[in-house]
This record gives sequence, structure tokens and C-alpha cells, in this order.
Amino acid sequence: MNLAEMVKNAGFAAGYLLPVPRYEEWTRRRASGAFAPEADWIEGDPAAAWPWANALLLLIWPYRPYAPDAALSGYYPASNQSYHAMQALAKSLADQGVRAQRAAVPVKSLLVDHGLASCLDSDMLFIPGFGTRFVIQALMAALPKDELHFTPEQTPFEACIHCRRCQRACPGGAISTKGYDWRGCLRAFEDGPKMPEWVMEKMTCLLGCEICQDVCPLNHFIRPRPLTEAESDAFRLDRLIAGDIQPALALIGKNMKKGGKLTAQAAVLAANRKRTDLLPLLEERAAQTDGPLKDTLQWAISHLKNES
Ligand code: B12
Ligand code: SF4
Ligand code: SF4
Repeated sequence: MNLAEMVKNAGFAAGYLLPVPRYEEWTRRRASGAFAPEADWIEGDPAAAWPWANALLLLIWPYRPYAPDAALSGYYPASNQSYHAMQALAKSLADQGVRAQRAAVPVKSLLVDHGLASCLDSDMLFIPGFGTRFVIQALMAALPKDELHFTPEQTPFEACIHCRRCQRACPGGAISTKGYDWRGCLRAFEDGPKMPEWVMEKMTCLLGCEICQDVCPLNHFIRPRPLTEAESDAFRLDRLIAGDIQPALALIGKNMKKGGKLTAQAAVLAANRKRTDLLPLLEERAAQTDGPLKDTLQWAISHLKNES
């Protein structure tokens, strides 16, 4: 087998092979409550979770973002594509008798600690050639001994030019001279049918927030790409508000369905984009809906009524 070739054939731009990692300090810091709740699903002790594995393969999937006026995060469609590429790679490895399994590990810390990426003031990772626009996938594997060619550790490097554009542009004030604080990051509060008022008021994008990456000069060499026809159609606000989310889920993965969040985000975005033409649809949907999603729909309706 030729692992580097398999990684390339699966569509990844790079693959880094590391020994099974240990990160007790990271796990201790998480236990102290320092990290966002989304970090809870990361495995705290890899040697115990994957006792059969002898290596960790970190895979890099670069992508081009959409232009800011598309109001759609390019990360999530890319993340879905890279997930399927990673599963296909695991299957090809299994076909060669190599056990490999998706691993929830703190990929940022691992890349930074090995000098393979640099953490910017925005808390995004930067890799030369890809900017911050890449998804990281991770596979724990049991490789034959003659395939264990670990990626050499590099000297850690600094890439951020501390221009503070991300700090000035961040709508939640998450980035400051003290660093990044997830409690001010819009993305940390966008996962359900209801969002805090301050998040709804500042939301500019579906699926996440792209602002700190859009303004970063280290990304400006990457040309945004237009939405394909299928993407434009799948993410039409009227469609998402009506609950017709299957075409969108086909592009971003079924796990993005969680509790009506696509409909909630579309309603908020409709309000923030002053889409008064969508008022009748929002009212119709609110009349058929109960619970927290109804509150979000009503927030959007009252915002739009104040506009008209
Ligand atoms: C939890 C999480 C979030 C949370 C918190 C984000 C955060 N920055 O902490 C929320 C939901 C807010 C979020 C938002 C986003 N996320 Co996110 N997220 C994660 C996740 C699942 C875990 C990250 C984590 O644990 N954070 C806790 C921090 C503190 O730990 P860490 O990131 O591992 O490592 C840092 C620290 O440990 C620190 N460190 C290391 N040692 C020490 C020691 C000491 C003493 C100290 C003080 C610090 C320190 O340095 C490390 C580098 O910063 C990762 C996937 C993964 N498996 O890691 C994706 C991940 C970080 N997210 C990603 C993305 C793309 C995003 C968004 C852009 C999505 C979007 N479009 O809206 C935003 C960006 C927000 C931002 N500016 O960072 C990508 C980042 C890719 C990249 N190029 O950097 C990742 C890697 C997912 C992936 N598989 O590709 N995310
Ligand atoms: S915008 Fe400037 S300060 Fe912020 S991460 Fe990019 S280079 Fe660093
Ligand atoms: S993702 Fe948005 S809210 Fe979060 S730090 Fe970046 S600019 Fe701020």
C-alpha cells in the first residue's frame, strides 16, 4: 500500500501521520469549563479509546468560500464532502486489511503542537497555501509497521500579522487583545431553534459565521466561488422557512437538521436582509409551529413589520 497516494486519491491535499497523541493538559483545561460545549464530544484519552491504533492521520481538505453576499458558509458543504472522502479512505484502508476509524480529537492543538499550522488571533488555523480555508478530518489507524513513517515535527511558526481586522469586524466582540472567547462568537449559539437576541440581531450568514475569515488578509489570495445552481436552489430562504430542507441536507449532511436550526436561521436572515416579501410565509409557518422555533419566527416577523 502507498498511504500518501491513497490520501491524495481520496481528494485530500495533505495528510499528516502522527503517533497516537496524548493531551492530558487539553483534557484538564476542558474539565475546568474553559472550552465551548461543542468540544465535549472530543475523546479525552485516545490511547484508551482506540487501544488497537498505532497512528493518527490528520487530513486536510481545502475549499473556496462563497462571496460574502451569498450569505452562506462554505465550510459546511466542504465539511460534508470531506467527511465522505474520509469514510471512503477508511474503506480503502479496510480493503487492504488496515483498521481505521474516524477520531474526535483536538485537531487544532495537535497541528499547532507539531508545527504544521499556526493559530491566528481569530483562533483560526492557518496553513501556507490554504489560508484558513480548510477542513480537518482525523482517522485513528492500525498501520503495518513498515507504513509508520511519521510526519517530522516542524518548528512552530507565527503567521498572524496582528492587523486587528478580525477584531474590529467580529460582530460579537469575541476577538480581543486577550485572545478569542467563544462566549462572544455567534457560531457558538446558532445550533438550535432559538438563539439569543444579540446573536439574531447580528447574524449575516447561514450555517455559521464567516466574518473573521473573510476580512483576514492572509485569506485574500483565495478567490471566492459563486454558488452552483443546485446550491442556490437548496438554500433559498423561502424554501428553508417552509421546512423544505432535504436538498440543503443533501449538501451539508443530515446531522445539520438538529431541532429546526436551518428554518430558524433562514427566518432570522430574512429579517436581517429586510425580506418583507417573506412576511406572509413566516406568518403561515409561525401559525403551524409550536415551541422555541415559533419564538424565532415571531422575532423575524416583528422585525420585518417594523421595517415595513
Ligand atoms: C468547539 C469548536 C467550535 C466552538 C468553539 C471554537 C473555538 N475556537 O474554540 C464554536 C462552535 C464557537 C466553533 C466555531 C467555529 N468553528 Co469550530 N470547532 C470546534 C471543535 C469541535 C473543537 C475546538 C476546541 O476544542 N476548542 C477549544 C480550544 C481552546 O482548543 P483547541 O481548539 O483544540 O486548541 C487551541 C488551544 O488548545 C490552544 N492551546 C493549546 N495548548 C495550550 C496551552 C495553554 C496554556 C493555552 C492558554 C492555550 C493552549 O491552542 C490551540 C489552537 O488555538 C473543532 C474540531 C476539533 N475536533 O478540534 C472545530 C474547528 C476548530 N472549527 C472550525 C471552524 C471552521 C469553525 C468556524 C469557522 C465555523 C463557522 N463558519 O462558523 C467557527 C470559527 C470561530 C473561530 N473564530 O474560531 C475548524 C477550524 C479550521 C481552521 N482552519 O482553523 C475546526 C478545526 C473543525 C474542522 N474539523 O475543520 N467551533
Ligand atoms: S485579520 Fe489580521 S489579526 Fe486577524 S487573524 Fe487575520 S492577520 Fe491576524
Ligand atoms: S466566527 Fe464570527 S462571531 Fe465568531 S469570532 Fe469569527 S467573526 Fe466573530
